[in-house]
Amino acid sequence: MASPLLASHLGGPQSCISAMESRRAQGWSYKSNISIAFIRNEQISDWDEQRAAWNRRHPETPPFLNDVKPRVMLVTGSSPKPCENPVGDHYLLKSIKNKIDYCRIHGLEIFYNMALLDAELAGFWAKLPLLRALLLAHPEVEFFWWMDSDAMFTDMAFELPWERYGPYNFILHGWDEMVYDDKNWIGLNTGSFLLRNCQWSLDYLDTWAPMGPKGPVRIEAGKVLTKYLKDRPVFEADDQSAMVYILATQREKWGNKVYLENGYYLHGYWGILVDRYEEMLENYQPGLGDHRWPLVTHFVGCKPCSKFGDYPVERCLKQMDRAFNFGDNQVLHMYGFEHKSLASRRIKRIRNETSDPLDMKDDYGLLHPAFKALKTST
Ligand SMILES: [Mn+2]
Repeated sequence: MASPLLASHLGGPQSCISAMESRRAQGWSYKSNISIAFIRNEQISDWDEQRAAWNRRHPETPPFLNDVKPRVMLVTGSSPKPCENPVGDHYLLKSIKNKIDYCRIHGLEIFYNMALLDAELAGFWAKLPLLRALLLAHPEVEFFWWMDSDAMFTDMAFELPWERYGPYNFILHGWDEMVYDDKNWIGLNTGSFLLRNCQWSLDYLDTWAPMGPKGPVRIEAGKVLTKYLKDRPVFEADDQSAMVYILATQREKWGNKVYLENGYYLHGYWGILVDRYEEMLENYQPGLGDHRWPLVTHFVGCKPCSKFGDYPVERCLKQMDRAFNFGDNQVLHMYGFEHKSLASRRIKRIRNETSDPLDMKDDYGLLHPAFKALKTST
């Protein structure tokens, strides 16, 4: 059952509930177009027109801040319950502080969710009803940037290449060959992605959600995914596998609006990055975003908030501290400080006080960066 709050708020027709129950009895079938998960939602088919009309009436909040830069809301969150592992809450705090810093520097809005909007779509599926609700409530926002709580910004200076995404509605880190040819379940990553506010995205969410409802639906869908996708272990359906499945089976329908990015780390797997931070510091500067200075370090499989992850807790926590400090140094540099080492909470001063503070340029130019300007200089 969906939460009473959402069900009553959205006021879906009663007949749909029995439709869902009868589908349950029949067992799960991907072929159907009926969205079990979103079945109580009113179907919307003219969102682009509704949104455009609203934006015409509200010129004070344009969806684009300048010629290329869209209005963006970074969306993240964590469970409404305290972490099973008490130190996990401390790492969630570090993770949100890290995202607040990036958003302030780049002029993005931020939303932190702690409410389970749809009890059927708990866990990795919770982002779907959340994104749907935000998308409909914020017509002024052009892109929503979902980011997992186990991912951190490690390049505070990298601005996304917005001009590249004009024709696309869904941008994820991934590779065309791995998704469309190999059907590999790690051919893309859903821990950090961009979703445009438009009808296409609502339709995509409706297609994505049906594998999500917990219990028998999610378990049965998991079997389908493991059978169809390359190298996928046996476990219940997850949003990432479902995404690969949809793209691989319905490329004509969705593929032309999905951009699989690998020119920089929109998501960067921590295992190949964290031991190289010193080497990066030695050789490069922030602003590159790629293997030389990754935009995002994503602690896939670490689960610092639960009792058990796929990796030893000590290695995860130690490396999450290093990633946090690596990103935090770029913030502290704006104010003349840095961590004593990547392993240390303690900081040191890196330049002397001056009587002309406004003549000092901060090392990475993050205090007043050009990409935050509302007017582009041409
Ligand atoms: Mn994650």
